[in-house]
This record gives sequence, C-alpha cells and structure tokens, in this order.
Amino acid sequence: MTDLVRAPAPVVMGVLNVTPDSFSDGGRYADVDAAIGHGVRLRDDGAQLVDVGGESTRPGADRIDAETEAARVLPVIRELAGAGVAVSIDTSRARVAEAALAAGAVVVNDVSGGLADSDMARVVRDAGCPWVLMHWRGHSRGMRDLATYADVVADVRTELAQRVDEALRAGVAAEKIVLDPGLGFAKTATHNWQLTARLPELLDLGYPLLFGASRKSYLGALLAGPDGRARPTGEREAATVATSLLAVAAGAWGVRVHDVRATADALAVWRASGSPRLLATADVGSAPARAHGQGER
Ligand code: PMM
Repeated sequence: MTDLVRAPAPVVMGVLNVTPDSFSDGGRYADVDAAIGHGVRLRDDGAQLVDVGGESTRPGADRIDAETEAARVLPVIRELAGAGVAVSIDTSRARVAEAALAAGAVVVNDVSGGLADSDMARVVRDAGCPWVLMHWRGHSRGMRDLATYADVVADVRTELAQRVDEALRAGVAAEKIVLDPGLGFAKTATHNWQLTARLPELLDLGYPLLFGASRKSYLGALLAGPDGRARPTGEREAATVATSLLAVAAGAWGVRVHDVRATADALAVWRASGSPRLLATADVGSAPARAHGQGER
C-alpha cells in the first residue's frame, strides 16, 4: 500500500458507513449484504479504497462501544477484502483497527489523528500500513464548542504537524502518513472554506493530503433554498464534485466521497484536460523523507 500513498493519480476513497445514524448514508448499509454489495459497487465505480466505518462521527453523536463497532465492520471488511477490494478502516480505536487489519483492511483512517487512543500508533507501526491522520479536537458530542481558531489554516497546520511528530516518535514511517484537514470536525462553514482556499499551506507540510468534503453540511448551507433551508444531503453531489476537483487541482492526494462515480468521472475529465496540479503528488509523497533529512521538522 506504500504504492497507494505515492500514487501518481488522485486516489478516490469511497465511503461505506455501516452505521444506523451517519448524516448522509446512515442506515442504508447497516445490513451486511447491502454493505458488501455497495462496497463492491464503489470499487467498480473507481474507488481505489473503500472506507468502512462503524461509528458515526456526525456532530453531537454519542459514542458506541468497541464491541458494537467491531461487530458492524469486521464481517464487511472480511468479505470485501476476500473480493479483492482495498479497504481502509475508519476508526479511532486501536482495538478495532487491529481487528480490521487482521480481517484484511490495508489502511487505517483515524479521524482523531491518533489522539483518541494512545495505542493506535503501535498498531499502525506494527502493521506497517498507511495511516490517515485527520485534524481533530474532540469527540462528536462536544466538537462544535471546539471550533475556535486564531487562524484556522495556521492552527490546523500546527496541530497536524504535532500529530505527525508524535507518529514519527512512535516509530511510524513517514512514507505511511497521509494528512487530512478534517472538514466539518470542530470547523464552521467559514473554516472549511478557508481550509479549501489555502490547501497549499497544508500541503507544504510535505505529506499527501486527503480531502473529505462529501455532502457535508457547509455544502448544504451554501446551496440553501430561498426559504433558508439547507439543501438535503442527497442533493449535494455537484457541489461535492466541484470542491473535490478544486482540492485535487490544488494538489490533494485523494478525496473521500460517497458517490464515487461522479467524482471519478470529474477526475477523468480533469486528467484528460492535462491540467497541472500546483504540486505533483509524487513530490508530495516523497517530501517527508527529504524534509526530515534536512531537519526541517
Ligand atoms: N469525514 C467523516 C468520516 N470520516 N475520514 C477522513 N479521513 N476525513 C473526513 O473528512 C471524514 C472521515 C464524516 O463523514 P461521513 O459521515 O460521511 O463518513
């Protein structure tokens, strides 16, 4: 999977929430067969990774226990991996990540960036798998109160750099690390737009960057009707495609989306157009080693 981290083309990660209550697709894939069918469809639509999550992280959500989370994701991961689908496990619990890797997952997508479970770095280091470290300030229940920044881009950059330092100190290889600004996690709509506009400042950290805007509420707010009501989640696809494309054009390594086909089509157009990235992914992927060699971090 090191190849995936250094992939020359943008990586599309398809979202597969095996939860009864996620904000966009909650309940649709809670049944194991439905989840497996959808995971295979995401791969066939062009997802290089299918991101399986068993705990909703929508703002205000209560936590579930590790057993419930594992029971939701493991049968799905086992089947998908058996069908040749590359799976990432979306969890902030080391135990769940470890079991998911044993079941065939190949990437850990940790929305807490290693903060929620101090054992996660060991699990990832021992597995030698890629680790997505997302910017995070606290669990869903209280995260709205944590959306205070002097300068959201500078603060997210500093906090992500701290997560990287800690991961490296724990023995995780630099070339396994992918960063994510964590749109919507302790962020207002304004924060999300600022992070989008100033993505190169985060790319400057020297790690591949994953961008997860898909169907999030700030897109619904942007597209609110004359009555002021947010556009429903299922009708935010064009906005998702547009913002994902902007991120990739700015140099993002990958995008995490619900409707893989729409985004994959848009990226095919972008590639065919020959539009350059501000930063080539290959350069982004190889930067950590260089930066470390020069003692920059
Ligand atoms: N967003 C959600 C869940 N997991 N993982 C990463 N790396 N980045 C994200 O932005 C992200 C995530 C919440 O969205 P969902 O409920 O649609 O899964």
